[in-house]
Amino acid sequence: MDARYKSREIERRSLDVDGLKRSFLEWLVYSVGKDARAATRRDWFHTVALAVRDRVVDRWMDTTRSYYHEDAKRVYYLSLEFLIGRLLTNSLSNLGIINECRQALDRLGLSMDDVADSEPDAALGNGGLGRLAACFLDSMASQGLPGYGYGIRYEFGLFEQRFEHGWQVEYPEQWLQFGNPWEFARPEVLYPVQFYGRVEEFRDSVGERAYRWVDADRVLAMAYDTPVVGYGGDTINTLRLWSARATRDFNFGHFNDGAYMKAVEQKILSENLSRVLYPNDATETGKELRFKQEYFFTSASLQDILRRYLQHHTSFDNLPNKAAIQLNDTHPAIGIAELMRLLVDQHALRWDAAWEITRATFAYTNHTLLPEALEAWPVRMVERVLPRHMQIIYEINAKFLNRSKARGTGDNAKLSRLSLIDERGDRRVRMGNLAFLGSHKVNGVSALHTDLMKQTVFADFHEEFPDRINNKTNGITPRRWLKQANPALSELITSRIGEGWISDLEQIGALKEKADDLVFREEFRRAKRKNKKRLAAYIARQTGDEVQVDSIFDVQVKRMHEYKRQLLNVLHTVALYNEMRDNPTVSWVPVTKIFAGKAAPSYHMAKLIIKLINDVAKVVNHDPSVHDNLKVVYLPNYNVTAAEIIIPAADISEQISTAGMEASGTGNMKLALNGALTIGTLDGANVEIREHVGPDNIFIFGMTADEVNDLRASGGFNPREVIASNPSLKRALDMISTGVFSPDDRNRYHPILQALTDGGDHFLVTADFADYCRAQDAAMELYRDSEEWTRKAILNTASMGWFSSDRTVNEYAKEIWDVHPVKPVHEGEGFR
Ligand code: HBZ
Repeated sequence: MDARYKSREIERRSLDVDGLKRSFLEWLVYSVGKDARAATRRDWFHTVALAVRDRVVDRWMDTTRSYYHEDAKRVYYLSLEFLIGRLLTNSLSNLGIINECRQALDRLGLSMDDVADSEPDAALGNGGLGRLAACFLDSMASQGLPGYGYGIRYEFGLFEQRFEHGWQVEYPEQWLQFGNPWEFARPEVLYPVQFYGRVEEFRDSVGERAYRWVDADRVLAMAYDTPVVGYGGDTINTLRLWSARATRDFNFGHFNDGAYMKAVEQKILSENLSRVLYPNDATETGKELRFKQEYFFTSASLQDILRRYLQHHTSFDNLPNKAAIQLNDTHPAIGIAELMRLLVDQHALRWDAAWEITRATFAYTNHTLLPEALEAWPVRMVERVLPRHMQIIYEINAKFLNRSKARGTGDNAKLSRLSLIDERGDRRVRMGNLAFLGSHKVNGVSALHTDLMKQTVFADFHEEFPDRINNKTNGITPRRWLKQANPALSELITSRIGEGWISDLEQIGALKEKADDLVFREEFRRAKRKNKKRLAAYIARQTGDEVQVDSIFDVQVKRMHEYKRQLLNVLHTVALYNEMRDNPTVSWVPVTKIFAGKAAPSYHMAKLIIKLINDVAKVVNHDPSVHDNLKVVYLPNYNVTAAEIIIPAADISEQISTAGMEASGTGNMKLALNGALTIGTLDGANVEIREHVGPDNIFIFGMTADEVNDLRASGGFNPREVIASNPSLKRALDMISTGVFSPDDRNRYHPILQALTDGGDHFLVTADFADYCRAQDAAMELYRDSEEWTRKAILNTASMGWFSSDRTVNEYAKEIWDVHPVKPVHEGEGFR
């Protein structure tokens, strides 16, 4: 090899400060095409990202090659959402070269933080479900598990949220506008995906009835690969996202007159498939484009999975031993019918054999019990868009119901509940039922949620298949959510217990004994204070609000939803405001209420609650009579990047959903890990957090899921009575209804008042109000005792080891996927 080339190759991999600096300069000039004097911060971000990517590629190829050589069983995580956030600090941190990079940039007169801040936030997801997928990618790579993520490369991620006069307004989020240095386009990895058309029946070579799908429209799915750097940089996995391309027919065809423009329109329309992420975190009702997105990425992923499998195998018998496919909610559940179609129609397998293979390959994760969020597509639409799949679904259903009947399964009512088709009203395909039936394992995301699944949505299925439902309590990656987001606390932890916790979070338990150490407490407080200063500066930049670093930072950050009860928090805020005004001589513990989160653009009630919080903030923040003891802040455009600044600074974590409605929550885990004390209901994973941190170190309030269930079964309650008997609640509601916070429109909050009274208060805000205030008071009282507070905060951090997504992913690997770590062989070793 040419010596110059060789030295450049070594340079590309060098991990020391000089090598990094030289390759930055080279990338800047030769790839970004700028000289150092003219380069903008964004240019430097692209430069550094490309140079870092160089350090990943060899190991990435080694990893892929090792999986191939071992013919390892792979797990494919199919998810319509991956809420990744920024990657620069994450990649550097997982590669272990963050300090070297910082120094190299320093020598160029640049600040690492500025460069990192120029990266757009990849928001290819709505909330918890999408972020869970991203945490799982990090954990699979960090555990050395052969895991692939499959999803859609949306051109527009989740909208950017701004406030105009306190109202949420949505703007397009153009994360790809200046290019994406992390991805590799794979124009040769291209699969056709069909829509519409009709089904033809014919006789196959042995005279059996067979079907082909004809006259369909075609779109191509093109792959873009992003390397997923595991902790330590040993394993580099792949996230493969599909982008829609028009078929070649357009490029090479010839047209007469009108046909040409029509074909151009067709091309543009077909490429809309990967244009935009649906911004709803509950199901789209009947939106055809959404259904087509689901099929588009699922079909492309399955074709890719089968192609990879067929490199080593000639029969499909072994597919379940070589591929595990995890469905992240029902969004990719059409994949069950698609795999059946591929096996039966394209590869000529017998139905029963294909079904056995399909069921053994798929597993399904449920993320919600809310009935309105369970996907059910109109039969008429499925028939039109995917005619062959509709037939297959009917066939699966008929065989299942016949077998159930033959086994003497229950009455007709039960059979109609088990059916894949909801026959009430316009007929719909129940995707949850399809996912359940087509999977060998079905899991919930917290212990409580899994129990409730067995009792409610899947009660009938659970009776039929008692071994199928299992629990996999969610987790979070400690790399992003502690090491990276909270350097102050991470460094403190590492100084005391070493750095083992980063890849084995259970080791953080060793901090428990430090909770009584006064010096450690002081340093823990110092780290929190540093993070609070950082957040205060961020708040000042974002909203212009000044907040006191010594106040309690009381944080509720998550999607806006009535069941998450941000409203309960605002009502408490108003009540606290009144108390402070009534008792000006009391020495109040100053409180800063911090909210952030987006509402689905068509969710009017959620948007009205945002406006209410902003209206309350305006009044409270400018009222001199509370002497700065209370501030209310709504940070706009909550995303992964904002979360990384907010979460490490929190004193209190608000996890106050109506019991039984939050499947798990993961923000609850991030906040507790960063030393916030939880005020929460016994809902989702809060139940397990209480078990781990101990009941003395968490503020639990409100009705339990069983109590909520009983109350609803008994016909509900009378919120007006509850309101009448609670003067502070009544006063807060009166202020809202008389326009104290909306003098320009006194009726603005009528819908909220209505929902809380005549509407029956479905989310039990009024029912839980008194106990919530009690929990808030207890927290405020405790905060006065800063030693005791810190002790509990340390115990929270120290007790969260189990909530690592490494634990979660290992449980999936052992109990659902049967996949094992593979140690990559690195051929280029010696350059480090
Ligand atoms: O999934 C969330 C649950 O609400 C939360 O409790 C859980 O911790 C988390 C991870 O398991 N669910 C979502 O985030 N759901 C969505 O974002 C969603 C998006 C599109 C949909 C439906 C739901 O069509």
